Amino acid sequence: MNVATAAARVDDAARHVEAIEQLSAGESFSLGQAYEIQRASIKRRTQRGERTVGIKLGFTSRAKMIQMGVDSLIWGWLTDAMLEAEGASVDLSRFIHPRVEPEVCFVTRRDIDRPLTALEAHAYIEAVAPAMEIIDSRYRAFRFTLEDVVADNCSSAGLVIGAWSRRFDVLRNAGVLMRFNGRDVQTGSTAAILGHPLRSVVQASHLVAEAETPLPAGSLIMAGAATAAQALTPGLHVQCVVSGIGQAEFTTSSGA
Ligand code: OOG
Ligand code: MG
Repeated sequence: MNVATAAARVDDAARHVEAIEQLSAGESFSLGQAYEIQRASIKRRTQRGERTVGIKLGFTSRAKMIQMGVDSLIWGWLTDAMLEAEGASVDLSRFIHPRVEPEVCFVTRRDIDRPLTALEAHAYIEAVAPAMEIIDSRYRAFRFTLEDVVADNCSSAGLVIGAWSRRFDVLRNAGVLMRFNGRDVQTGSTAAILGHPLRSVVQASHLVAEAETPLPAGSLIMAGAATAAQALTPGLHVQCVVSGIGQAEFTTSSGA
């Protein structure tokens, strides 16, 4: 597997809004190579002027692992081009087959460059917010192996972040509700995220330390979905409520 060629394939698929065959259909490759492809694809984005703003974790909940048939935690990069303003109208024509999932997002208050313990993690976090991630696999039918999805920057495509707070007290087991046009489509709890979403920060610290890519203060960490993801269509009002923490919302349009 040629890293540069593979990175160009997933990057071009995203830019041209065109699904591709799984990379693994051609030649099998290792998880280590998958992260190299991911890094090369992010480099293509930063060379076009995008800026990395943090990282995301994936498959931190059983609901997501079951939905996608993958059973290991993964991580990828977030860039400024993925940020959607809270309350915005999101044009879905930029995506292949977008889905949305309810999450919480952290913003860091100090650089993270070493593995943190659960006790330490708290002191590295400035604030938490209810958030939604828009994922959009570049692979046909949203199907992939673990290596494929890692190479594809873990399906990262967009994110909407609600108001920041320091309500860390309720974070362990806060009710999570996602609504489409006022109808509940997913319900769960933040406890589904590794038992406690702060554990995503601990995991993130281990991952960036191992990859030797320190996270500067002010970085975002998306903790991973609390429930399965839901397919997006135009004409929706999408809302995520995290009890005691707040809510985030956006609408969808076809761009036409
Ligand atoms: C991979 C991304 C998983 C999460 O929050 O678990 C993820 C995918 O499902 O396409 O973002
Ligand atoms: Mg996610």
